[in-house]
Amino acid sequence: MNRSRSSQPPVPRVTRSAGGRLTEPAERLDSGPGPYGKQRRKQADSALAQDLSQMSMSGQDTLNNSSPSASAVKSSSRGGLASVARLVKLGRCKNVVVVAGAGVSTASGIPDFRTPGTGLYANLEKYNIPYPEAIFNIDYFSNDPQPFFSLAKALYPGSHRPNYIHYFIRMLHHKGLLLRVYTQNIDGLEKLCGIPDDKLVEAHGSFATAACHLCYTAYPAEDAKQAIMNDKVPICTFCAATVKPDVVFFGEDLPQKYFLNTQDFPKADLLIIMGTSLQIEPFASLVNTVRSTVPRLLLNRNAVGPFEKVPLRRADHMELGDLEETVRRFAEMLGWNDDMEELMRSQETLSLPTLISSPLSVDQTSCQSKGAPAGTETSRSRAGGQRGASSGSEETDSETDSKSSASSSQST
Ligand code: CNA
Repeated sequence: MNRSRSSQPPVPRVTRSAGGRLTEPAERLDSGPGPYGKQRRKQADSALAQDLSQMSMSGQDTLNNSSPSASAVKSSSRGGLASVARLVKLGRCKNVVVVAGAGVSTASGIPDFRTPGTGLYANLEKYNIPYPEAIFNIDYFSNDPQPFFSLAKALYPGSHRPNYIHYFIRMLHHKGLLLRVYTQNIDGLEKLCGIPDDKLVEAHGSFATAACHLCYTAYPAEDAKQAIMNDKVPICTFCAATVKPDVVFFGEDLPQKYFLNTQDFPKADLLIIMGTSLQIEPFASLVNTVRSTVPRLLLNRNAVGPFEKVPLRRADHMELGDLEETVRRFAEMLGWNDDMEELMRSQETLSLPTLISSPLSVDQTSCQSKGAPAGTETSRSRAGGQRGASSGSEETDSETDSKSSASSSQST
């Protein structure tokens, strides 16, 4: 996680906050000089627009002027998903950006924030905090770290395994289609399923590193975990303030890697938004920074962000319902079933390493994992963990696979 210090050159900063969405800057991105030549972009856009106009049904086609809840029902016509699958199979989407949220990990047994009943915000009584966001508020943490540490015990990597959705994202990479995945999740499951570091932006940080919340002196993540798991407070060796895992709290800077978004989103030719309420800024506004002709596919239980407004943007599609079930259907439409099965089977035989070691006393009471039991720790080092998960040979078979997906487009 980056934080500016006086001894370092100034770096651009962006701070996490809840709410306050920005307006859509897509048109601005279209008009100014961008990473692409204007001519090339225009050609690409019009070809894409043509493809889209030939499609039988988009999210917009099915929505008319209905309310978001009515649209939720109508979008289950499945037109949006099929349209986007067709684009992928036609080879039109080679720079896919995925925007992910807590809904991606609920199938791994980790509750999200806002789902009524099961979400963490609905179950915060035990943390004894004045308002839900306090648990991720840096000032609140400064005074009382216990609520966050209690929650951290349930969220620490080690007790949950990646699910089908994580592996689908990895499959996008394997097929050579993934430009980047931007996740708000702090559970480390993207990394654990083998998505390589250079394809992953953990926008809200992770538990893989830790530092003093006051002076930012680095602290061994493993030691911080051991302390937190044993209900002790890890203390900075330099200033004696409380150490915190490098999870980004409200009011804290996002990691420098987050700034890759300024290159990636204008370059994207498909944006897939999965399992997020798009409530947290600046992350939420990222989805508005792709070009206006670029298809955006929302996979979620309910309409969120720009998908709440009707009519939808022409290139917008949404498929509402259970995320894992939707992603399975998407994989089937893409003809990736066998590849997915093979990938997941190969992972079952691996004992997935945790990013930092797994304690014996993980509090799983609020997070009953639906997946397999926690992986046995095979490495304490972060590098070792990634090596184990991704086998170090996470080649993208873009050459063979994009050809085969294009040629198979006629068959399904
Ligand atoms: P959120 O606000 O809780 O929204 C989650 C969204 O996913 C909601 O719209 C749900 O309807 C949807 N959803 C949940 N489960 C499913 C499902 N099975 N099928 C379809 N849709 C589903 O969470 P966001 O990610 O939008 O908020 C960002 C916060 C959440 C980040 O700062 C995270 O740090 C934080 N968080 C992360 C985790 C994690 O790392 N797994 C867990 C809980 C919270």
